[in-house]
Amino acid sequence: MIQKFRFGTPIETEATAAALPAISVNCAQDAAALAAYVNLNLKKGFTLSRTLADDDAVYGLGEANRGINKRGYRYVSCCTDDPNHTEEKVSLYGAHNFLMVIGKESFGLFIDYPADVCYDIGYTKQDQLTVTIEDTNLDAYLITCGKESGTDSCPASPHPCADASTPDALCIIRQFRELIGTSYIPPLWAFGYIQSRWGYMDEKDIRRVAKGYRENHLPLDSISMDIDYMEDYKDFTVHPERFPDLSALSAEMKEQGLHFIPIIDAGVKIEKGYDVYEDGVKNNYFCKRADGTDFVAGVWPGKTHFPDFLNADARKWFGGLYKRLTDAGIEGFWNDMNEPAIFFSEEGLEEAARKVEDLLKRKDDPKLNDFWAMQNVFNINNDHADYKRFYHNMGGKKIRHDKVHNLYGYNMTRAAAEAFDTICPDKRLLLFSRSSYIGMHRYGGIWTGDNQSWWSHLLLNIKMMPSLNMCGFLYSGADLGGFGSHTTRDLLLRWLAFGIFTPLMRNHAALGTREQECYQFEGLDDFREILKLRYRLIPYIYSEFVKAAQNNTLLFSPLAFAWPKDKAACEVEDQLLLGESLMLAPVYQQNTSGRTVYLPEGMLLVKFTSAKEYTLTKMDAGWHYITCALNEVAFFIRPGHLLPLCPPCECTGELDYTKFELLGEAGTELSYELYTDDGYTKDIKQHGKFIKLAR
Ligand code: MIG
Repeated sequence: MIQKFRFGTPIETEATAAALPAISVNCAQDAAALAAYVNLNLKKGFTLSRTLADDDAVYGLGEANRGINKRGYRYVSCCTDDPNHTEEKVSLYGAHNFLMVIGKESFGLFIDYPADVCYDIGYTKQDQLTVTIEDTNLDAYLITCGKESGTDSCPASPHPCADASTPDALCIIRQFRELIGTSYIPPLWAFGYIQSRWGYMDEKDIRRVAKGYRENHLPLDSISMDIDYMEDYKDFTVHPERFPDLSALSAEMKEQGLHFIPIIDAGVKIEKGYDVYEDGVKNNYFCKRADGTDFVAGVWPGKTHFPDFLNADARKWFGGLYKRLTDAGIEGFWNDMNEPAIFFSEEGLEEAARKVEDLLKRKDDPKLNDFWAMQNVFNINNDHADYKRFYHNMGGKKIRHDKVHNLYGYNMTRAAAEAFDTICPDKRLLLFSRSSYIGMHRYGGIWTGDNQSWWSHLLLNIKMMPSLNMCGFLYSGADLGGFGSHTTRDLLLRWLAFGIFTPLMRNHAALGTREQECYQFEGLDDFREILKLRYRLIPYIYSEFVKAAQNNTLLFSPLAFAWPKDKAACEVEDQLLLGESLMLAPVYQQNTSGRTVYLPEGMLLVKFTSAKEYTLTKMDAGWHYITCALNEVAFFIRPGHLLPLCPPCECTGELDYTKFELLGEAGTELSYELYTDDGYTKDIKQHGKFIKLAR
C-alpha cells in the first residue's frame, strides 16, 4: 500500500509517472498513518525520525557512498560534482530520496523534495533515523506491505504482493517502482563493451582505439567521445579540423560494428555568432540572475550560460539540438556537468578577490588564521553560494536554483529523451547522465561519475548497484578501471570481471592518467577472454534487464532480500544476485587469488578459465573459500535455474541467438524464459518475445 502525504505546497518534480494507472496514492490523507511509523516535527522545517531496533536495516538512497545497508552514517541528497569519493563524503552526483527500514515492521519512504535532504541513519545516535529538510513543502510517500495487519484498506491500490512469502523489501520496492514508472531501456548495443577516455583528441585517436581492439580481437561495441570532439567545448559543434567529417567517420566505424557516444555538457559557451548561445539568449532559455540578466558560470568552454532545463520551452529547444548529431549517425549520448558543475561564477570571483584585498591589508600583522583563510579564498568551484545566484522559469514562476537543485541534471536528460521521441521515433537511443533525481530513471541511465583507480572503488561499485536498482536506475555502471589516478593491470582485470555483469560496461579514464585501454597491457589473452565472456552473457543480462524494467524488480539484489531470515546472508554485501539465476562473488582485493564466499543455499560454482572453458562444481550451503585467478571469472548458478550463454563474439552485431549453451545443475530438468527483441524496438510489449530454453 502506498500513502501519499502532502506537506504545504510542493514544487512539482514529476518524479512519479504522470500516467499512473491503478495506483491511487491518495487513499489515506491522514497523517496518523505516517505517525504510526515515524515522528514528525514541523516546527523548524521538516524533521522525521524513528527509533531503529537493533536488527533493523536501512536500504536505498541509490547513488550514495558506503554500504548496501545504510545504517551507521549520514548522507545528504544534493547533486555534487566531487571527484574524490573518499569514505566520509555524504553527497555524490545523484539525489535519490527513497529508503526502506527493513525489520520487524518494514516500510519504505520516498521524500519527493528537490533540494537538500539530510539523512542521519544511526550516525548521531546509533538507534535513531532522522531525515531533515529546511523547508516544509514536500510530498512524502509511505510504502508498506500490509502483511502484518492483514488489512489493505486502499481499494484503488490492489496489494501487489498478495503472496505472503514475498520478502518485505521486494514488496516495497515493487510498489515504489510502479509509482515512479518504468525504467529506461537502452538499445541492445548499449550492453556491448564501451571504451572511453578523456583525451581522445581527433579522428586518429578514435581510429587507433578501434584498431587496437579490432586487430587484437578484443571485443568492443562503442567508443565514447569526451569534450575534445567539440569546437572550443561548444555543445552540438564538432571540431572542423580534428573531426572534419563526423558522418563519414561514424559510417566507417559502423562498418566495424562500432558506435560513437559523444558527451554533451550542461553549460553553453558565450560566444557571439554561436547560434545555440544566440538563440538561447534571444528566447530567454537560460537561467537568470535575480536582476533578469543571464547568469554566467565558468566551465570548460570558459564563460557559459546554463540552459533552463526546468522551463519546458527551453527543454524542447535544447533537446532538439541533439538532432545535429543524430543526423551524423550518432545513436548514443552522455550528459555531463549537469549538477550543474560550476568552476566559478563572476560573483564568486569578485567575492574572492575582495577577500584577498582584505587579507592583504593585514599583511604587516598577519595572523595564522589569515594564512588559512588565504588558502581557501579561491576554493570557489562548485560553491553552493552560486546555487542561490540564479533562477529558473518553471511554468512562469521564478524559482531560485537552490530550491530545485536536484532536478537540473534530470531535466537535461529528459530534454534529450523527449526530443528523441520526435527525432527518432522508432528506435531506442542510448542516453546516460551524470547527475540525476528519481524520475530521470524513465529517461536514461547513469554512470556513477568520477571514481578513482582504487580497489575500494571496485567494492563501492559492487555495493552501489542494488541501491541504484531500488531507485529505478537499471542502466548504470561505474568507470571500469577507475577514472582518476593510475590504474594497474590487475585492478582493471578484476574490475572488468565484475563489469561484465553491469548493464553499462564502460572503461573510462581521466586526462593525464595511465592509458587503460585493454590493449595497453601485457597478456592480452586475459582481457580478450573476459570481454568475450561478456558477450556470451549479454542475452541473459539483456533479458533479465528488460524483465526487471517491466516487472519493477531488481536486476542486482543484495542477498538480504532473498534470504531475510539468514543473518549471514543479510550481512554479506560483497556478493550480489543478478537476475533469477546468478549469484556474483567478485574478487576485489589486490594480491589475492580467491575469496571467501557465503552460500545461503547449495549452488553451482562456475569458473571460466577462458570464454569457452569452464568448470562446474556443486557446493553446499555455508562458507567457502574459492580460488579465482586474475584471468578467471567465478560466479554461482542458483539451484533450479539455468544460465543461457550464446557463442563468444566481438560485438553485439554478431550475437548469435540460435546456439545457446545452457549451464545449470546436472540431472535436473531446467528451463529459462529468454526475453529477446530486435534490440531497438520501443514497443517491448508488442515486439518483444519470450523464448523458452530448456534442458
Ligand atoms: O571536469 O569531460 O565525469 O567522465 O571525462 C571534468 C571531462 C569533466 C567529468 C566527467 C568525466 C569526463 C570529464 N568531465
